[in-house]
Amino acid sequence: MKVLLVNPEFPDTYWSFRHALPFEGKRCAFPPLGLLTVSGLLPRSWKRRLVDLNVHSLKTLDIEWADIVFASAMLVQKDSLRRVVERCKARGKRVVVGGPYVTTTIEGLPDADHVFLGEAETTLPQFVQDLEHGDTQRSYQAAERPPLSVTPVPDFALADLKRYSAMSVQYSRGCPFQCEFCDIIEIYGRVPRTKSNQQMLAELDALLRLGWRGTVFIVDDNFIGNKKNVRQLLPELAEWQERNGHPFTLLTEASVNLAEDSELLAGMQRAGFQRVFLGIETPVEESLKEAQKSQNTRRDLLDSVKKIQSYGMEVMAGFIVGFDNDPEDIFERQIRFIRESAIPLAMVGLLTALPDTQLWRRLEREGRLLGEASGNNTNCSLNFVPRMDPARLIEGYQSIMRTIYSSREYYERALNSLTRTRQDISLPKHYNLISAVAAFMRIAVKLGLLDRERREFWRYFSQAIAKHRDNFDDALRLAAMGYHFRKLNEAYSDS
Ligand code: B12
Ligand code: SF4
Repeated sequence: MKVLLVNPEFPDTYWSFRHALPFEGKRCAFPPLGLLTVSGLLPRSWKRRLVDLNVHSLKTLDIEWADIVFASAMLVQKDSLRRVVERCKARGKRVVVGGPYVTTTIEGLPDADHVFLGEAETTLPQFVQDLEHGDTQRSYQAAERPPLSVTPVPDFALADLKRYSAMSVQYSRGCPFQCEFCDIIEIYGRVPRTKSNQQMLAELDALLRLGWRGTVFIVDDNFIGNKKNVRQLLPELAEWQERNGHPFTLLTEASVNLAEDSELLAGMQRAGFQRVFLGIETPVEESLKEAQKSQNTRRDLLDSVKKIQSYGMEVMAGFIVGFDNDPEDIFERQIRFIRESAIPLAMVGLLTALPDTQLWRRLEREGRLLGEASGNNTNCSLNFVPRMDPARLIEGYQSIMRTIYSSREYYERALNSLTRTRQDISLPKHYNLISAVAAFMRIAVKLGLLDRERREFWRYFSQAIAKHRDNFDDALRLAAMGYHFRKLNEAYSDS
């Protein structure tokens, strides 16, 4: 069997980092881990080829080569997924689709032959057997969520590693909390399942063998969802990093209660975590209660961010406007919070009702749903009737984005973040000198010469040189990211 794995195209979003990647000479932020994992579940005798449309185009020759096509998608990739399925079907190929969009959508799916709902660890082996017996079904859904002990090491070698800015691995699935808008708990459940320490280290070994050095994103929705297991993982992870000369800097997502656990923070720091994405959502207590985000209501959120930063981890975070309880001054309050917390990469979005969430069900009961969302929470579209006047909400949202990503404001946050995350001991850095010099030249030309905000760039640059020489690569990375957000923001405010 020859299987073609296709990752559809992403639009320009917060996480696409599309305007920042060219500085690094990369095409895409992360590889499609879902498909690499699916590939690991297929018989070793099958021949496989991966086409990530965010990196390479899909050639007719690739489609013709394949006996069967596997495609995965998030909601934001649905249009591209539809086009992929149509092209492959037009060539008479058997097409299989899966992933979060396919699992949760309420719309008609593209006309694929087989649809996988949920995780594929147990259903895919069943499908392979059915295929051998010529007795396949249209839809496969696992009766239970699989333990991650059955998840194979993803087939990282399939991806064109040098095109990506970071690699991904996954430690856990699921989250114990119950935020009203969240689809993770619906798709992956509220009992966090983890891989074993051996599995994790085997995945890191695989990346190391392939020559990867640099950022590795542990893509868990809440890395500390199962604190007991994480506590056992971290010392082994730290030892592994030490043994191998600290080849990876780690990035993950976690809930804000991470701040209350100094032991966990110290463990993460030792293991090489340098960035963590938090779900802060809003500084407004009433809106947090409405969202059932109790883990954020019991603490001072600004202090929590500061504490995490003091362990050398840059805090990235998600913020939301559009809750029923948002006061009139919500926009100013979000701006103030983001400024004071020194979070350079703040993902601010309009509240979105994703299918099959508690929020979706409540809004449906209240007759306020307008249809399935685009999946892109930063493109100024609403899929429900908000309590606040929609025009005021969108204008307020845009005012947040304009303010926080204006050059001066952004660079100020970046400098503050660099100060707060500064550490006495610095770990070895792994980068290719030629690529680093090339990236610096690209940034200097684009932001320091061609860009209309060049004065702000040089102001930032001189302060970074003066105060953050040890972390200068981080300062440059943040400059490139700031450019991405400014461009993204301009694109959406013009649309
Ligand atoms: C890593 C990640 C990303 C990465 C990139 C992923 C990539 N290159 O594919 C980045 C950071 C770029 C990203 C971006 C975004 N993401 Co994202 N992301 C994730 C995250 C945290 C992990 C994905 C992952 O690798 N999982 C590990 C793999 C092993 O799991 P899996 O993909 O589910 O695959 C399993 C099954 O689904 C199934 N399967 C998957 N595909 C297929 C295909 C076939 C054929 C079969 C048979 C089975 C199958 O088998 C696998 C093994 O069980 C998920 C949450 C999550 N827990 O999965 C959110 C998630 C997928 N992202 C989400 C969103 C909303 C976004 C953004 C829109 C956010 C934004 N506003 O910018 C952007 C859009 C993309 C972009 N670039 O513009 C949502 C999607 C919601 C939806 N219903 O579609 C999720 C669920 C998180 C959430 N609730 O917010 N994301
Ligand atoms: S903490 Fe994050 S992953 Fe967990 S339920 Fe809330 S939004 Fe979902």
